[in-house]
This record gives sequence, structure tokens and C-alpha cells, in this order.
Amino acid sequence: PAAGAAVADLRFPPGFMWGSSTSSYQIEGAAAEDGRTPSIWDTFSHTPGRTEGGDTGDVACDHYHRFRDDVALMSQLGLGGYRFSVSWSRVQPTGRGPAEQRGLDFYRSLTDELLEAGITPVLTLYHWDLPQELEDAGGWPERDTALRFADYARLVADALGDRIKLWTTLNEPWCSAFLGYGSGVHAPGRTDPADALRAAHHLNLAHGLATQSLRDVLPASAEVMISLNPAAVRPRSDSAEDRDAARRIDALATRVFTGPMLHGRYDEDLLADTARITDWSFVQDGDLAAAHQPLDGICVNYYTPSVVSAVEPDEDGPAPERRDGHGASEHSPWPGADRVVAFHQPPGEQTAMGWSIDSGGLTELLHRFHREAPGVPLYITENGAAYADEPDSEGRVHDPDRIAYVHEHLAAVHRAVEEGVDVRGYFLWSLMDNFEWAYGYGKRFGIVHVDFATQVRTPKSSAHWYADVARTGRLPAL
Ligand code: GBH
Repeated sequence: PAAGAAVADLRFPPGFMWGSSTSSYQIEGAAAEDGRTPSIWDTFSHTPGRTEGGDTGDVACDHYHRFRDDVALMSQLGLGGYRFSVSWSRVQPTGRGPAEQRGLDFYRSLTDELLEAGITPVLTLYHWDLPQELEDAGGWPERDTALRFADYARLVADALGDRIKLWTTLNEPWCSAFLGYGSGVHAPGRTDPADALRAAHHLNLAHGLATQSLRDVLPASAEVMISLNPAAVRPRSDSAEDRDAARRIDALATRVFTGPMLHGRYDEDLLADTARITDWSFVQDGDLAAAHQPLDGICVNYYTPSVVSAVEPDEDGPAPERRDGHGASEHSPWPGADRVVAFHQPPGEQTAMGWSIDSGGLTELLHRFHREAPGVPLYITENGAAYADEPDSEGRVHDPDRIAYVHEHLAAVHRAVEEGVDVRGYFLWSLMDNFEWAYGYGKRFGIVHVDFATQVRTPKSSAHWYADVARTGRLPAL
């Protein structure tokens, strides 16, 4: 039976953290206030044709002005944790040099409000909004960006280290590197596969250097972690060719980051698969050791698995279809696998993103990190689903599909816990509907509905359901 068909209540370990996630550009708005300068997402969203309907994060959920109400909402829902990200260009507007105190004050106030409400803040240093000035200097393909990130990490830790215990460096560096510089569906919209690989390396370096900065500044009790979006890759068949396609995608999606971060190396097969694109000569002595820092936790973001096959050798056809692509593009986010690997839509139910629902991938990934990083606690820092939610005539928002999705995935987390994996918490994406990157405001991931014309927040039925799970630490049978 599917995980969602569990018949008995499932109990989670005492102290398990129940939270929700957001990110700065997706909710804050106030794009030009208090000294904030443009990030690559401001530039990208204001470029015609880049986002659905030309949507931008200029106002978003206006969280910058409404954070007290938003924390009150979390508190009413009884959530124990809240994961947010810091907008780099709000606190260090040029990406280098002095801090902007008004920006830091915002995050201090937000944190204090959370702590007063008994909600544990989990801070992400970087959720894709690079200061535009650093992009103008070359962005993530340039080594200097990693050095700037280490300085920025120190600046944030100096300001907030006395009140925040849980830190993550980067959110989903795969998206930054491969969607930002490979396929170009994310900011800054560049499309050079060699740049994507250079970006990946400098993100690995940035993670390592920032971890060292945080260790220098933060008290020993602080926990430093990384949020990854590892791929749960399935070969479409058991053929040697399809299994090799899965190996390639595992290397390019996951091991390109876990290699350096967890083991201090790039795997030989990854280097060989990408040899025609780059010789990796930008990797300098000491970089892999720098990227390889002890971590206090590994954070997994999971939505959907990937099903892949080998492209037939005589099939000189078009580049493989991209399931997360937005707008037709000839570019692939998979340098070295383009024209070799095809992606397939698995049969069965999908969310409004067109992502198939398969919680088995989450259990599988938790086991993978348990094996690969023995003794390191795991968190799920993102999991959730988009549906076309609208209020009914009484103003209520019913989202049974989201409840079913989260239920199934929590059951999958529970299974991993039962099997001995040390999972410490789950953060639902997202607290509220927000700016869904290239898809704009049309895709609603929130457990709280946002009417973007009025900024009215309405908890959906999933919010009430999740509040109950958080309060009891128990997943009821559906
Ligand atoms: C997360 O990205 C983000 O961290 C968050 O900001 C965002 O709002 C949220 O998810 C919802 O999108 O096999 O190439 O077709 C998730 C981005 C989605 C990228 C799934 C990879 C499948 C890739 N990922 N996608 S593919």
C-alpha cells in the first residue's frame, strides 16, 4: 500500500521540530527600502519574458512590513520552527564592504519576534538572491564571489549569532548553478554549461569558506548545516544504458555537491562525463579541503523523483525535455548529460507544478545521507506541493490534495526514522503562498493563502491539519 494509506497514527520522536520555510525574495517585498540594492532576481524578474506574467518580487507578501503578523500566525498554528533566508543585498548592499544596519535590524526584529513566540529560527544565508553588483563582476562562475560570501557570512553571524542557533549556508546550490547559469530559467539567466560547472565549484567553495567564518564567530553550540536538493533518480528500465543515465544524473545533481562537501573530492565519473565541457582547471589546491567542513546537520529539500533513460545512440534528436523548464529553451541544466539522458514524466498523480507525487524518494534520500554521513543529524528543510487554491464563498480555503501530499511524505519520513535514520525536523514549503520564481504568483505552495491584491492571509485547511500534527507530534491516519 502507498505510504499515504497508513491506517494507524504515527508518532514522531519527542523534540522533533515542526516548522515551515520561506525565502527572502519570495516573500519580503520592500525591494528598494532601507538601503537594499537589487539582487539578480530583481534584475531577472524585471526583464521582459523571464517570469510568468512579468511577475516580480517588488511587493510579494509584503512580509518586510508584516512580519509581526506573520509570526503571530505561525504562533497561532503552534509551529515550533521557522526557516527564512537573509537577503544579502539588504544587509550588505554592494556584496562587499560595510553592513547596512537597517537591513540587519529587520532580521534582528524578526528573530526576536520568533524567539518571544517560542519559535526556533533557522537562518539560511543564501536563497538565490545574489547582489547584482557581484553578478556584474562575474557572479558564481567567478572565484571571488565565494570569498565575498565568506565575508558576508561573518557579517551576518556577527549581527545575529547571539540569538540564532541553527544556520544553513546555501539553499539548493544545484539551482543556483544549473538553472542560473546552465538552462537560464533562473536568475541571472545565463546559458553556458561551462559556467554552470564553474558556478557549482565556487558554490562548494563558498559553502566551505562560509562554514569556517561561521565557526569563527558563532558560539560552539551553534549548528552549521547545508540545504541540498539531492535527486532521487530512477532509471526507466533495468538496462545497463538506463542505469548509466541514472548514474550521470546522480553525479550532476547530487554528487557534484556532496562529493566536495562530504568527502573532499569530485568523483572520477563526474569529471569524465563533463570533460568535453571543462577541464576543471578552476579547482585550486586546497579548494576541496576547504569545501569539506564538518557539518552539524544535512538538510534535504525534496519534491519529486527523476525518471531517466539513455537516449538511443541513433537518436540525434532534440535536447531532452526539461520537466522544470519554464518557457521553451534549447538549453539544458545538465552539462555533460544533454543529448545522452532523457527525462520522463512518471505515470500517476501530479501537483500543479506537473511534478509527480512519489514519497519513496524521500525515504531513499534520508537513508542515503544516513549511510554517507554517519552520525550527522538530518532535517527536511523543504517539502510541499502547489495547488490552485482559492477561497470558497465563505472565505475558507480547502486543500485536501496538499494534506494528502504532506501526509504521504511525513509517513515516508516516519518510515526512515523507524529504520534508524536520525531525522530531527520537518519544514513545510511553504508558510504562505509566495513568488514562485519563474512561475510568478500563479503557483501556490502555502499552507496559508495570500490574496496578493489585499495581502489578506487565510490559513488553508492544510494549515489547521498541520497545526494539529505539530501540536501532537503525531500523524493521524488519513
Ligand atoms: C525549491 O526549489 C526552492 O528552494 C523554493 O524556493 C521553491 O519555491 C520551491 O522549491 C518550490 O519550487 O528533474 O530537472 O525536472 C525546488 C526546485 C524543483 C528543482 C524540482 C528541480 C526537478 C528537476 N527543484 N526540480 S528536473
